[in-house]
Amino acid sequence: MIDRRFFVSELIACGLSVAILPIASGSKSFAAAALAALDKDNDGTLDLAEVKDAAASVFDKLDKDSDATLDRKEFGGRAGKTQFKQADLDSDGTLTKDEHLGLVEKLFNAADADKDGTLTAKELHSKAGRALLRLIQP
Ligand SMILES: [Ca+2]
Ligand SMILES: [Ca+2]
Ligand SMILES: [Ca+2]
Repeated sequence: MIDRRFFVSELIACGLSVAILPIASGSKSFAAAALAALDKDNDGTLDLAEVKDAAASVFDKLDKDSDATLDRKEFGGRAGKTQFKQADLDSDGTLTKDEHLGLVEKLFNAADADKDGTLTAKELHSKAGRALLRLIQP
């Protein structure tokens, strides 16, 4: 848990939380800031493990009633209604962590334009990349 707390404070230190607004306007510096904050192995790109790690901790944070699922209210505006429905594989109106990570993986693959298994700042700045960042922002 200490590691997680450090992770969150690290994100805040990198200005990710104050950079939520620019995401809507598609600021390039947001993609760069998110990349810097989440790039654990400092190779200048995000791989699926780094993205899923961030997504899993965001899932836990959003699950306010700790029932291991996210309902629409807990999920908030992170994804559109259609996207939420698509991710909700058993159509019970909530997302389990597996369903959430499935959506994250789908967006990761959509954003990975050159299919090299990693996302660069440029790929993160694409439409799919920004949708992915919206999903995993703290
Ligand atoms: Ca990396
Ligand atoms: Ca819940
Ligand atoms: Ca790539």
